[in-house]
Amino acid sequence: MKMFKVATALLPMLFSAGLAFAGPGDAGHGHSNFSAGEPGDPKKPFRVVEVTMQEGDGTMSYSPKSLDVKRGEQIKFVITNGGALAHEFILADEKDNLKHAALMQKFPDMQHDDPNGKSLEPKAKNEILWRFSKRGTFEYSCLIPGHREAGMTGKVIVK
Ligand SMILES: [Cu+2]
Repeated sequence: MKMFKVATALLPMLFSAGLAFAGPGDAGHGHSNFSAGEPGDPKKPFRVVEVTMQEGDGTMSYSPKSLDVKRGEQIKFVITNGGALAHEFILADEKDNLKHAALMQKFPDMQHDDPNGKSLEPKAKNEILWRFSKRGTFEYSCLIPGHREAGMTGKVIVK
């Protein structure tokens, strides 16, 4: 199956990304893991955006569901898991998130603590400081199998 091939090819890249720059296989990949821009600089100004994860009648969602950003702007996402299940916040473009989601079908217990992605247990809180250096439409999504499908994606539009 085509999907399987893609997921297998992605494996080393995603696992080295999970080691947060420590892996020897990281050289040359650098920013290629970050389709939505780059990690932010805490010494520069940023806007705080509070994001809540929640579950409802067969749905799962983020609040807010979308966000408009100016190109070059830094956003500090302050993320709270207000649900009863574990969730994640993975910031990327749709293409990368769909590939990553296919991989997580095989490895549903993957945990993320990356510059662009965090796993949050129920009631947990975490932060991501991000610089949106590119124009385009990006997203934050929960790639735990079934969660994206239940509505767990938010849009970031960078103009
Ligand atoms: Cu989730």
